[in-house]
Amino acid sequence: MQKTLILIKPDALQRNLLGEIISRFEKKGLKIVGLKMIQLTDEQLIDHYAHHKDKPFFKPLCDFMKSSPVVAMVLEGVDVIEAVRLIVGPTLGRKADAGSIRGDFSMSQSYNIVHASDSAENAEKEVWRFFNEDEIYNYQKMDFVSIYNPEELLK
Ligand code: FUP
Repeated sequence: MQKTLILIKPDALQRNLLGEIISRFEKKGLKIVGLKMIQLTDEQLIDHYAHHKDKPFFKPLCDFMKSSPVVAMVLEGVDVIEAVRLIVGPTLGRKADAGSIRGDFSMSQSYNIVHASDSAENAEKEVWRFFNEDEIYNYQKMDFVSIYNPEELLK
């Protein structure tokens, strides 16, 4: 099954939303296969936000992402990259639909609670940017038989 990378950002940690955010992914039926608290480094952030490196908000963004530890997660599920982007909502919190994480908890363009991989190519890079192989767990999730039909379970 497909995997995706989530970072729960410093604003969520400061606002006591870690449990709420993790709970939303769990309740959707996604499988947590990696989970840890980490302090991001400049090296990781330069790689992670390479597409924004020439933008005026790049330094403030990196400073924000280093302002406290973040919680990094790897989630697994059928088409999980797209499913998670829908749960998270668009970048600008104040324009995100109510019901999405950003729609419910963010008013900002920068302090927007979570990062989620946006494509299969980026998910593959991002999982290995933040996790070692022995930090990703392969185990059976008993409730998957109630979450997916037999055909979906084979994906
Ligand atoms: P997203 O995939 O929704 O997280 O959005 P992007 O990859 O476009 O942006 C990454 C991060 O850059 C956002 F989460 C917040 C930050 N950002 C700003 O701070 N200002 C901007 O104008 C755009 C993005």
